[in-house]
Amino acid sequence: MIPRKAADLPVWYNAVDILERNLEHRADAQALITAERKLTFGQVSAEVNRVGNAMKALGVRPGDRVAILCLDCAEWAISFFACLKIGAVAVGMNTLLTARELRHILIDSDARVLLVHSALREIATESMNEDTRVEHIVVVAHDDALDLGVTYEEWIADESEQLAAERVHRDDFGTLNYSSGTTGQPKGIFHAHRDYALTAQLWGADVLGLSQDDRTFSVAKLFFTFGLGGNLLFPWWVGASVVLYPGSPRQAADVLGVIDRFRPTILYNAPTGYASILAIDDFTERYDLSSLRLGVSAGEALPAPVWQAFNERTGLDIIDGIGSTENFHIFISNRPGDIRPGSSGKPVPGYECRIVDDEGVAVETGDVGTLQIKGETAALFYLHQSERSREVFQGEWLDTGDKYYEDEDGYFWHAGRSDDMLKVGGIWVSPVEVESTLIEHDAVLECAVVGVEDNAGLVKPKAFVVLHEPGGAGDDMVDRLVEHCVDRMAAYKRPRWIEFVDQLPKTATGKIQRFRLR
Ligand code: 3UK
Repeated sequence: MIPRKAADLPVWYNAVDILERNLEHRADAQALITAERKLTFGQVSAEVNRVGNAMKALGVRPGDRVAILCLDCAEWAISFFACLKIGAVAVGMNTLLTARELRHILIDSDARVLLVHSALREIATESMNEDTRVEHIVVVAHDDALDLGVTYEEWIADESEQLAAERVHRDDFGTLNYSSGTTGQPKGIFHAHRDYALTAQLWGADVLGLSQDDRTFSVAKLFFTFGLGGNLLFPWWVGASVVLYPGSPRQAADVLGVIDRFRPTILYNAPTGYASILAIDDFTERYDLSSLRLGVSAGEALPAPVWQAFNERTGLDIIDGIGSTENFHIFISNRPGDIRPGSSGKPVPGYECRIVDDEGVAVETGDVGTLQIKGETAALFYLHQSERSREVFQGEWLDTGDKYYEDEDGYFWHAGRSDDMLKVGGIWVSPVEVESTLIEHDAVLECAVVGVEDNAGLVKPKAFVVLHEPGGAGDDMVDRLVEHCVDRMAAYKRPRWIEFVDQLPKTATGKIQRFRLR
């Protein structure tokens, strides 16, 4: 039976099935392709077993957290499935964060084992202190500098290719992902083994129509559940192959080069990614994109003009869908053959959506309200944040914090956030965090950060800054403030524009009126 509800899955269900279901008939089919390695399902599975055995030898037990701080590569995917197979919880860490931001995640997740890509070993070292509890570090070496921990290759060298899957309940957790909030530290979100299979079927197979003939490629990384689902779990669920690429999403030319070389059929990208491809004038002449059959966009709303321009230049449709870390993946989506550019599409079967007013009462069609979702793949709580959990996870319904309206034809349209959070390049940025970082600078008296649309209609942070010394904004003050931010926060959080003002608009009680700055 094809599982579309949790109850359709066996009670004892280990999601390593997503990989191993391919062993019987497709063991020799291509599973994973990178610039360095090409592996079949059989080869991946043998290496998963070796890594699983190596983890057990370190003392990793079911429920233990294993942090993965790694650029997208074969070892990421293999370690991930090894965690599932032995019942451990994989913590995919955002590789763009600073040491301080990573430290919080190591502490909060209580990771005992850290798999780190050699390119990130310095920041990993910096992130650990007496409060982190990492006992073992394994370096996924893509160069030969070996100054930290054992290398992945040495670690698994003598391990057996035989390993029995741990007995795992379908409701047991397999992943912990971190997502930023308005204030405070990022929130840890657990998902269970059942969620991977259900999202794979409900959206990957039923809506996107993935088949074993597909080959996916995602600019969104595996540490983000958009990338993890779209570019690993869903394709393997149907026996398709994946292309993994360690480079930066910002390098549109590299992204196009990967498509040209590895010939994927599906491209996952954030709206900014599509906009930066379009910024390369002759990209359709310079790169062969003929392998692609569809694009997928998520992370923030894809503006209709970007959809149109991409479609005109490539002939390709982009499937925009809204997903969240809380739901693991996409729950409202356009679909092949049924697209309204600019909208998020229609609810994915398996999810119920309602739009409510401040009292929780459903609004009329066409009216804007807060979007709530009911579905079986929703997380249950935020780790160590019970108050916030109670606000968001309201029994069967999950409050997204997104403003939406539904049109008369049943399409859902994004209409902003009910908090001040910004999506920048598809990733959360908290204006409050940027403000508190700017205010740490000696020259800054006060400031306010708001989202402002760039040329492509995509939101980026803009800071309005009042200096201690009015008129003291020397030529390099903008650069100095941006540098100050980049030193203290992930670079994507930096303000793209800084405007110096004499004062900020405030209410009678002294609260900054962000809406007036917007
Ligand atoms: C916003 C969108 C309009 C929206 C995600 C696909 O983005 C993902 O997860 P996050 O937890 O953020 C969730 C929030 O991002 N958003 C996402 N997609 C869209 N807004 N149109 C869209 N298409 O505010 C939502 O609440 O970072 C996306 C799959 C997995 C994911 N984790």
